[in-house]
Amino acid sequence: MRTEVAIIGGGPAGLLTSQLLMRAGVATVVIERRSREHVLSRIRAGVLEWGSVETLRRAGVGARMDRHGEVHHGVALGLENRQFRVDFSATIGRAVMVWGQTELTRDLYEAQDALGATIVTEAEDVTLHDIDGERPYVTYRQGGAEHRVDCAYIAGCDGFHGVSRRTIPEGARREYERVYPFGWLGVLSETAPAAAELIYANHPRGFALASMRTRRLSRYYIQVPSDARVEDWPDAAFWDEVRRRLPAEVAEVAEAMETGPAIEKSIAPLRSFVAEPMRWGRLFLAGDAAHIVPPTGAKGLNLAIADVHYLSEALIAALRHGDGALLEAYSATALARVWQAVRFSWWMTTLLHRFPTQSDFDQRIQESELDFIARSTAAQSALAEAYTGLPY
Ligand code: RFL
Ligand code: PHB
Repeated sequence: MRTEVAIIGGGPAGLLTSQLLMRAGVATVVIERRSREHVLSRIRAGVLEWGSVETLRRAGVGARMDRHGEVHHGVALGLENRQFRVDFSATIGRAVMVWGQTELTRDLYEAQDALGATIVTEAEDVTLHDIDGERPYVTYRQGGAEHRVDCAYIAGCDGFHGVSRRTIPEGARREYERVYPFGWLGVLSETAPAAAELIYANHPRGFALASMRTRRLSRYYIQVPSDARVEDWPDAAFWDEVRRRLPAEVAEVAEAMETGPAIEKSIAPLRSFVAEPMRWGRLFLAGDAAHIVPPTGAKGLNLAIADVHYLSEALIAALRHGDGALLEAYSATALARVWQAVRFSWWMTTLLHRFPTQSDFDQRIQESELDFIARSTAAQSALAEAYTGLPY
């Protein structure tokens, strides 16, 4: 096979890259390791920055999001017994969209099918070749047969565990990492959300988040130790723990909270990770392939969408207009924004979780920082600016 851009990974970053490129007349092949059903069964992010919303509309996948997604103008932060609201609209005049990654990925697959995209699934042993030469290519096995895709450029959108980043020689990449000493246990349930907006709660028993997908689909998370196992958390224990951690000031929210069977339950470790540079020869990394953030700032999916925005514009300029300047600048441009989100996600995580080594002093500092945000509109603006997303 021959194409212009070979895209490794058929998650949101890979599919959106293909969608934006194909709409500009650039030929692509997407190569995904898993089945489409598997990719669509993952429950992950739920909050879109406004820049992401606009990028998705521009890609022609905004219709269902605009019909069924919910615009949120603020979030609540909890501190043991108190709760306060950060109003995005009043502080910085922006909002976010609550629309799940699962739905977004489904829309992307459908839009790609409608464009006649080539999406290879269940590809084994995906290998990148000659990425620092003029004629890179990708090989993979499928159904026992060897395949080869020749291309001009490769987009590495294969997530944190993918092969693309590791293809860059070790001496040429630098990695920055922080692993947090806890994870998030998440439950999806067919219940009405606890409140109209998300609640991020700092509690002596650990962090809790009440989130949602739709009016009848809720998503909750609680901080658990790194060695916790899903089997140790039957539904009843999970719901009791969420109730305990929601702010006491809104006890009626916890009391009235609808509970039901978990339709998905999983534990995600929390880490910050950045690989630099995001480009090597003709390989360009985007999304989780290049960076991971803890979910506390709701940035992972949004960062992937921002990378794809920069990368697709750069590839179109190079392939359609013979102008390689944006591709040359891609790594530096993307990384500048990535580090802003890495800092914000680290800060939100540090502010809201209980660390195993936290001293009484550390705890007072955490409480006083939350208190400062509760009182200061300047602090609320700063949080709202980063949460709703920095401009591209
Ligand atoms: P993805 O979604 O991981 O997609 C990468 C795709 O590449 C495939 N792949 C390969 N394909 C070919 N060859 C290989 N060698 C391959 N290796 C892997 C994979 O099968 C997959 O389909 O990365 P992408 O597209 O960059 O999208 C990024 C987002 O998925 C990610 O940032 C967020 O989901 C992060 N994240 C969350 N973000 C939030 O904002 N809020 C959340 O609540 C939230 N929850 C999560 C998350 C990430 C999780 N992971 C990665 C463990 C919960 C979890 C469990
Ligand atoms: C989610 O609904 O899955 C979600 C929302 C906000 C976050 C993280 C996850 O910060």
